[in-house]
Amino acid sequence: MKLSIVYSTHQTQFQAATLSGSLEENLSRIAELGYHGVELAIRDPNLVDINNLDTILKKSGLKVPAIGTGQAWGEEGLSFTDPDHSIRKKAVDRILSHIPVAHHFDSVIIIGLIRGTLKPNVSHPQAIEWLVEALQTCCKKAQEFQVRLALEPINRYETSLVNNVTQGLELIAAVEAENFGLLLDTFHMNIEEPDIEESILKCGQRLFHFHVADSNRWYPGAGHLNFQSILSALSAAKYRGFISGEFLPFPNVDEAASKNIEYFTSILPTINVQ
Ligand code: LER
Ligand code: MN
Repeated sequence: MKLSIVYSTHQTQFQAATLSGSLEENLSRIAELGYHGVELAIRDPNLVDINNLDTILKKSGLKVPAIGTGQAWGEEGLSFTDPDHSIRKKAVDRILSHIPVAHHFDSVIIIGLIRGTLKPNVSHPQAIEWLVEALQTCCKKAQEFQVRLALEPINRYETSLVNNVTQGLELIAAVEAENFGLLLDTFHMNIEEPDIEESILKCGQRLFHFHVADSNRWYPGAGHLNFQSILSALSAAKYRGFISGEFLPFPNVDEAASKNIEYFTSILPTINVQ
């Protein structure tokens, strides 16, 4: 089991884990805690010195399993389903600009809130049509670089577009691209899925990335989700990717990040590996 943790290269409104200090100090701290990877939330690749990032990552020994892109929505309002064509185009261009970076670090590109949410006077079929069109453009380009895209079903309180695995699989059928799959997040699944383990199995080989937080969005072990059973389902689904911690920085970032590692290490012997 490979563990990673979400880390943002810039300050943002939604801060899953904000370590204070320089990028170099933070990545070396993440590696010291025992993580194998760091999931980088990058609003705009043009704002990041990729060579410097590469040097620091090599020093830390951390892999980058996935790149989060949702800040382009949170901070700039870019979305695949905005009624304004120029905003949809900017959103697509932004994802296209992540592709060479994702290729370099061998990362999955996450399509989270950049898909947008249903805006007034836009019908659901229209929004899905725009979404499919944008995803097809991005997947086609990504395929040239052997890069995969993973859309994250997100709970109803954050978006009205694609809240669960069933809707995610419908989207996969419409996009028709081998390099398009899903990122499942236990926090959202706990709200939206009828059965978390069944939904993981339904997703099967289209599960490209996995986020963990407990029911209260604290680190795993701080709430009431059954991670033994969830990890067994991941194993049965033959998921070989990272288990990426995306939880609130409570009681503080350092404690949350180390409790996550301690918790998974402690339950590992109890997991029914298929
Ligand atoms: C991002 O991975 C996520 O889970 C969202 O809830 C962020 O708003
Ligand atoms: Mn998530």
